Amino acid sequence: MSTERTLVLIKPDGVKRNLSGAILARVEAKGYTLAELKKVDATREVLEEHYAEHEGKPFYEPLVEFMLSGPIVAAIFEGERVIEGFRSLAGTTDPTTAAPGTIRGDFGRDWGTAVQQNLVHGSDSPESAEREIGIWFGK
Ligand code: RTP
Ligand code: MG
Repeated sequence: MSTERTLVLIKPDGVKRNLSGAILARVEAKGYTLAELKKVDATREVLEEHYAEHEGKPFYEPLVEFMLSGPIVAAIFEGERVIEGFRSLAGTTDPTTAAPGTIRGDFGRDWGTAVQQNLVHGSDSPESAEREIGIWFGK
């Protein structure tokens, strides 16, 4: 059985607040292996592909603008059940109410912005992971 992979993004709020190391350290400390890592300025084209499922939703345009507002750290992590493991570490979408102990719960809150700035993205299924890894790292 091949080990599962997931795409993790540290969004511009996390990079700007100098939390990249703290976030990556939590994922490594849980036991997942860092396979690829880079800092990137995303293009609108990449973000429209990445967030295609959200096109047309009220938060779509603010979300793309937020993701264009500064550099992003993109990583691939590997390990058994890493997709659900990372999403559990990240916490629920709204950082104000994400459980303490999670990345979003410990480091995030509502800043009164048009979109939820919640520090991280993690793929939500094996199909999404392979699709998103292709977008950010190529095949
Ligand atoms: P992600 O895809 O970033 O890992 O987060 P998620 O699965 O928890 O959330 P999802 O529903 O996929 O939404 C993608 C991102 O859009 C922003 N969002 N803002 N009402 C809002 O203000 C709102 N809803 C979604 C968040 O940044 C969310 O992570
Ligand atoms: Mg999502």
